[in-house]
Amino acid sequence: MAKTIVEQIMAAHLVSGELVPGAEVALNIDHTLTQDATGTLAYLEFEAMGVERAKPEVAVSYVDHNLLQTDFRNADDHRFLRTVAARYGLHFSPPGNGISHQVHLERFSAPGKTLIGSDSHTPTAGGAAMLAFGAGGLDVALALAGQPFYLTMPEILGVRLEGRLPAWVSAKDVILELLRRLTVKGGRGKILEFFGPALRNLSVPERASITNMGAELGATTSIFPSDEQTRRFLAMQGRLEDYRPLKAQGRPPYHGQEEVNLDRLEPLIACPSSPDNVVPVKDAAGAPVDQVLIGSCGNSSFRDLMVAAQALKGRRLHPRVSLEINPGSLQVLENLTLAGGLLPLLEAGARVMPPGCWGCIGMGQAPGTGAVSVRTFPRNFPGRSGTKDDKVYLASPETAVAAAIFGEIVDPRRLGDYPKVAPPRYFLVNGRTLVAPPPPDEKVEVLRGPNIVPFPRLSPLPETWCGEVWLKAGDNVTTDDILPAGSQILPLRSNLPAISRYAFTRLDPDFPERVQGRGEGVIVGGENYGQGSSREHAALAPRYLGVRVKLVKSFARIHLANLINFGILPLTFENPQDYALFDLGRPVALPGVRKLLLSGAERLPLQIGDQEIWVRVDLTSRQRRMLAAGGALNMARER
Ligand code: MIC
Ligand code: SF4
Repeated sequence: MAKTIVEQIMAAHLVSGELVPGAEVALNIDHTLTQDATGTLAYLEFEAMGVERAKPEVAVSYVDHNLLQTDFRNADDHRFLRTVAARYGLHFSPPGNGISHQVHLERFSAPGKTLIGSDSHTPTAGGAAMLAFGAGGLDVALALAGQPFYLTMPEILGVRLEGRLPAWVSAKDVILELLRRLTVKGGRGKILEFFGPALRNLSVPERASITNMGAELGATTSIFPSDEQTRRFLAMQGRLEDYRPLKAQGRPPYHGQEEVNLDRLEPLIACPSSPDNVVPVKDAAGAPVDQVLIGSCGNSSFRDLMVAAQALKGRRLHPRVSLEINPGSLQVLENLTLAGGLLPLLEAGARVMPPGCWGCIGMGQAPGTGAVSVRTFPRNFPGRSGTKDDKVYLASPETAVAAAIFGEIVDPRRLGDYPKVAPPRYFLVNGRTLVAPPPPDEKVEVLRGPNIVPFPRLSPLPETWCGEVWLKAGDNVTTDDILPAGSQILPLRSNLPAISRYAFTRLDPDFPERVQGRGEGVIVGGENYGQGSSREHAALAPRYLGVRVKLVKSFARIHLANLINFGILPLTFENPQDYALFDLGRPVALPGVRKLLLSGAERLPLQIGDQEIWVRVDLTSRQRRMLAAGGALNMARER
């Protein structure tokens, strides 16, 4: 029988449910990953479950987001993450070892396995044929405790790639082309499964640049087959034993199909301030550029940095431009050094950072006032760089390095001969930087600092809920809008009372003060509400301030799951025109909501002022019980 890759992996991991789009399925999880910014909370939640040892085959705690150590808090977090990993049997990837997604691809990826990670770019591992999902920290904590991962079965979109990438066009342009066509909403409720003759020439890191930014399409995940390229990559990593071939069987009946002819692709660029604001580079050409950042989990493989290094050989940076390189991993940096790629970067005047996320999440590298920044990153949401009214463009390493040389946005083909970058025969693999867990009988004390504040108790859903409209937002609100990151706020990720003071301040600087002492409230929004990061703080911090209900036109997947996990009722408009009724401060009530929810009602009456409208609630019975209990942890306690 014809079968997609996704169906084959899911069938082998299925705990419950049917593989029909829209149904809830539960999957066994082989690998988990966390990063520091979401990890501290995830491990506090895991500890609260009272499990003695992490259950997955492979579980890794990475430190990559916050490496600034402006005070004790950050260092305390790192120490907590190191000791908690040792205590419960996880691998620990220390600060400087690299970005979770790149390191996981290099050191742990295994075709056919499942992975969930508390970071929205976890699907990067789909480049090595893993079925990998971004999730909230609580979902990862549950997987660590041996629980399955629940998701709504997506549709499977087949993406056929044919042809061959022309000179100066690379994998980033493939995913930018898909973003141009499908937009940041186009992948919602879908898994992208890639196939076609072009795969023969696409290496695993190139595939990973594509699956990485599937997250920006809103896709549940993206995956490539496991083939000769996968075998070669694992062999170069000295991990041939993890290889197994995996491809679609027969002619799988995809629910939809896209086709990209790589021969016809040209260099593309996403303009400020959304990853789908994509145009050909030549249409944006001429804009003066002040800053160029090359790196991130999407574009800092050996190939990416070598292309930049080769293009810079014998050339100088434009005097206006500040160029910074954020290597994806220590392995990339070491191999770049070995292959002679570091010197041309340094000689040209690039600043080379230790491997990590850095400016991608606003941890330093903020652009100046009015400055144009060209980045090879996955996201350019407004203000994410740390600078208000920023102008961040997203592009391939080729386009980025061209901008650094010419000092303006230019078609990289103007650089002439395209450097040939061959991967090394074997990667130099430094076995000393990843810390394996000690044996289970070794006594380890978990060390926590004063900034690590225990998890609050959340109240259950009342019989009838009353509140008022606290905020009204538009379409495509990001989790960066809901709870920003950056160097001021990231150190507070394990301190809920402190971080809550920043909730919604991007949309309304007075929000936290304005709602204080006002009981509970509802946030009203448009389409694709909560796109972007997986940070569960974007659910938990508003909940802490009293947000109990969100009423929007549609939700993004990970944020929706996080809302349910923390007892925030996710409602959608039955009639989108009702959006107009929701002015700030208006009283709202949901009469008999608890009973209706538990009875499985798919629509609820909602009173706004003296009018009554219908709103929709599309949830499984498990999710309804969770909401009634006030969140997943309460539900677990009840059990
Ligand atoms: C991001 O790219 O937005 C982040 C920072 O990596 C987030 C995680 C976080 O907010 O900690 C993500 O992608 O999930
Ligand atoms: Fe880090 Fe940026 Fe990747 Fe998020 S998108 S994991 S901040 S590099």
